Amino acid sequence: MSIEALVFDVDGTLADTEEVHRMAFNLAFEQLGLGRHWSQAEYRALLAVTGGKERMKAYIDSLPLGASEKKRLHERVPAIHAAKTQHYTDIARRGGIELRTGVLRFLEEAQDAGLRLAIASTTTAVNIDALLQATLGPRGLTMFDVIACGDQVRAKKPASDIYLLALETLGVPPERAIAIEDSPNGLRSALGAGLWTLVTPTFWTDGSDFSGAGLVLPSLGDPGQPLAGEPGGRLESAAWLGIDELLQMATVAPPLNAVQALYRENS
Ligand code: XBP
Ligand code: MG
Repeated sequence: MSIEALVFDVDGTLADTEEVHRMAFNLAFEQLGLGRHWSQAEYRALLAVTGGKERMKAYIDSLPLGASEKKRLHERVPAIHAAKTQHYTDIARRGGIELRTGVLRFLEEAQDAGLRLAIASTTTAVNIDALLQATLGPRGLTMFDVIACGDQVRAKKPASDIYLLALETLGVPPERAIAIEDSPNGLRSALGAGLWTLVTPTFWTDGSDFSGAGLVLPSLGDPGQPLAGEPGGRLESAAWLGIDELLQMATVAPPLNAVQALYRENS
C-alpha cells in the first residue's frame, strides 16, 4: 500500500511547546489569584491527561479540598483556560516557540513527494493557528489539508477519535497514512486508529512506553543537526530521517499469497 498522507501531532511533535503551556498555565493562575503554580516535575506528571481543561479538572480532583470547593474551582476552569490560552498564543505570536529539529525540512520533503499533510492534536485550535503562523508564516495554514484538534472530538488522546476524524476528513484509509507523535497517549491514539506511527519524544515524554511504534527517534534530525549514531543505528541512508526512508519503513509489503511464498522459497 503506498502512503498518501502524514498526520502530525502538534505539541511535542511539530514544536516542543509544553514548557510554554506550563508557563501560560502559571501566568493564568497568578492573573486570577488562584495561589497555584505547576513545577516542571508536577506538570510532567499532569501531562498524563491530555487537554488543558481536562488536565486542570484532574488536578483539582487530586487536591485535598471539600466537594463544594472543588465544584467552585471546576466552574472556573473555562475562564482559567481562556486566560491560559491568551498567554500561550501571545508567547507563540511573539516568536517564543520554534519548530523542532528537522520539522521544516521534513514538511517540505513530504510536500515535494506529493504527500498530503494533516494535523491531529488535542490542543486548542487557536494555539495551532498561532504556532503555525509564527513558525511557517502564511503557508502554515495552507500546507495542511486537515487540522483536526481540541474539542472537535468527545474523547481526547489516548482515544483514537481525533485520528479517526483526521483520516475521515482526509478521505484516506489508515494503511495509507503515517502518524508522527511525541507521547504515549498520542501513540496509543494513532495505533488505535490503525496508523503506523513514528515517535520523536521530548523531555516531557522521554522514557515512556512506546511499544507498538514503527520507529522511535530522538528527533527527525537535520544535515546541520545529525542524529548521534546514525546512519547505522535505526537509519540506513543518513544521520537524519528523510521522507523516502520513512515511506520505505512504513510501507508494509502486502502478505505473500501461497503461490508467491512457494516461488520465494524455491528461488
Ligand atoms: C497536547 C495536549 C494539550 C496541551 C495544552 O496536545 O494535551 O492539552 O498540553 O493545550 P497534542 P490546551 O500533543 O495532542 O498536540 O491547553 O489547549 O489543551
Ligand atoms: Mg503531543
